[in-house]
Amino acid sequence: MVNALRALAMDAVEQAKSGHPGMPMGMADIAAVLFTQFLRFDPLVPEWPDRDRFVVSNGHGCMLLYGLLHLTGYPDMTLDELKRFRQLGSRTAGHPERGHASGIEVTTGPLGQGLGNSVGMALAERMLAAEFGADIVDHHTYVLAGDGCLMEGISHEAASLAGHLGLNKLIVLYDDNSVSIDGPTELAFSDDPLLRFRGYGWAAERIDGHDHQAIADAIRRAQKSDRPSLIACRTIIAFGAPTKAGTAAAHGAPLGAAEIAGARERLGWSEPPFVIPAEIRAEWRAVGERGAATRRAWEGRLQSLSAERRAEFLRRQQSELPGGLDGAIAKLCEGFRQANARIATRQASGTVLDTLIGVVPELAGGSADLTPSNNTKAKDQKDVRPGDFSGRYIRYGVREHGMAAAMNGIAAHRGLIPYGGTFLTFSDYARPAIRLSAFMGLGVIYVMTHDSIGLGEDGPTHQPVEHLAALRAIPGLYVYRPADAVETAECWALALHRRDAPSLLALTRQALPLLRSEAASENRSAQGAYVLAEANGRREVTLLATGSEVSIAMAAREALARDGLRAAVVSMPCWEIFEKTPREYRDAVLGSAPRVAVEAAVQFGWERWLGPRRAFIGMTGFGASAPVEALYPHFGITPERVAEAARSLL
Ligand SMILES: Cc1ncc(C[n+]2csc(CCOP(=O)(O)OP(=O)(O)O)c2C)c(N)n1
Repeated sequence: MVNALRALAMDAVEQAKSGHPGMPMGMADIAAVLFTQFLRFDPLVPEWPDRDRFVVSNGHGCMLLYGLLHLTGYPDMTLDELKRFRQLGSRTAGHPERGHASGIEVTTGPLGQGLGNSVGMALAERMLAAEFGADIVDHHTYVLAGDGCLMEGISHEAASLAGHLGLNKLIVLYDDNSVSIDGPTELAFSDDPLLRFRGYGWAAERIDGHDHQAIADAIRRAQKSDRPSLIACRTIIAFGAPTKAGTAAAHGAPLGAAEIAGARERLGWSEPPFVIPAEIRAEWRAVGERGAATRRAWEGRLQSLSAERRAEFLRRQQSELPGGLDGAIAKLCEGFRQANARIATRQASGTVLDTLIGVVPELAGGSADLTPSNNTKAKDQKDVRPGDFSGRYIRYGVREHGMAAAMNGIAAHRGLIPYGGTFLTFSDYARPAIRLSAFMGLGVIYVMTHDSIGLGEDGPTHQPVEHLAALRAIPGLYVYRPADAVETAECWALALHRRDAPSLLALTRQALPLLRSEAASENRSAQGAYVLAEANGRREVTLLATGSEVSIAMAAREALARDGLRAAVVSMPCWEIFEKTPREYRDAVLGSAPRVAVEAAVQFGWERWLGPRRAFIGMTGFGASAPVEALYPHFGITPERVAEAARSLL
């Protein structure tokens, strides 16, 4: 059975003339023991909520996963798909991609990300178990990880967080093969991962990764542990290959015909490429079929929940939002209008969350140690603590990357909607995981405050200038920059409704006037951009702005009006939505008059909204440390400058 996995990996990589045979051949024993003796899964109901999660963090070894899915009977992982490994349109991409085939829990390939995701999965499991009971939620998260995953910085954040929280149902099987791409790992890696992980509060041990008994015993010990477990499995990369086993040559290139022939001989595998003997196929299939009984027993337990609890559990699984969300948002907007809320959008966001957590119980908040700055903790939200997972607020610590990767895991797990905060400028620290939120289409919500020079005294290290552009460049990420309290509530509603893509709210530290004082119930941000104030008469200029600069554009409009010039102001809280509105709508909003854009950030990207007669008021370099009142005039982001730029175009 193990050699079937090895053969499929060798053959598929050879056929594709590309791929990584080493890891699948080296980890085949580990995967076989895990799948045949431990993993709870049902290939015919792959989304069964209480299945064990299986993450291949060393995603280059994806042929191992594809082989397992095929042999255990996942219907969409056909032999034909294996033969089309790495080809256009196949389910068997060069690294596993969530959504390509069932059984692929997360997209991996960027090393360490899967490990980060698995912490979120294991945390979601504990939180949902605390809410729905162990009869309904009680599963493990198993991870395959390599030297690369452990060398990556994210492994520190992820493992440190998991150790702190005591996520004892997280079990990492580390491919301790002492080989990476450049050669033996001793070239660059002399940590002691066991000591390191023990230092994080994990259980850690080393075993022979080709000894089935040792693997099974270690997994059993890990299952009983009161802490997360690292099992360092000593393996030989490309086990069975006569000359390339144990060497970097087997990491990421086809073995070649002669080497494969030699491996077949050594492994005692005489079948032609892609042929699996019927009895071995049947044994693997039986492994796949075994999970059905466990799954049915679980369904029975689900049936014994009260109708209300069951409906709630299933609603969350299906990512359906509770009723009452839009009503609550409308009420919040009304409240902001009544109070003429002149507050920072981060503060508005906090107020929104105070209400939302009562309406959307699946919200699982957090911050990378900036809770009082990000306003991410709602009044009634309780902390998640080691040993008590009933709270809904996660103290991620100063671990932006770990937080983002964990949120991807929480979202991929299903049952909770993760949101988490940091300063916008530190989105850079989380960017690889944000990109994967978008790539996987996960409805993670990033709450990123202190979104410009408007944060003031903390200075240019903390003042984002290129970040909006960089984030808007990520396909599938919705970047919101609300202009006042009402838009903030609207953007929260939009972020929550979008369950198939991540959203990022860029929020201010500084107070902003209320611009949306009209008593409309419509969510105007839902168009992405809209005319906030039309010109009095035929438009002579259109002022485009987002967030804190919309009020500056409004003041410029007034200044121009005093000169008898007719300007319209367009608020653009979300470019990505606006882009998708009908062309006629976009044309009407943008108009044909000259355009001036204002945003306290670099111009990069604004070209697409600016017509031929254009000006941009914003940043051209890094900011400076000073009170906010001094910074805007210093960098020339003022109503006067906007008005002047407009005049120069007329
Ligand atoms: C973030 C990231 N950096 C670099 C790579 C390129 N890469 C893929 S595999 C690999 C070496 C990984 O070594 P190891 O985990 O020991 O894998 P093995 O050789 O055992 O298969 C590298 C550098 C990557 N996929 N992701």
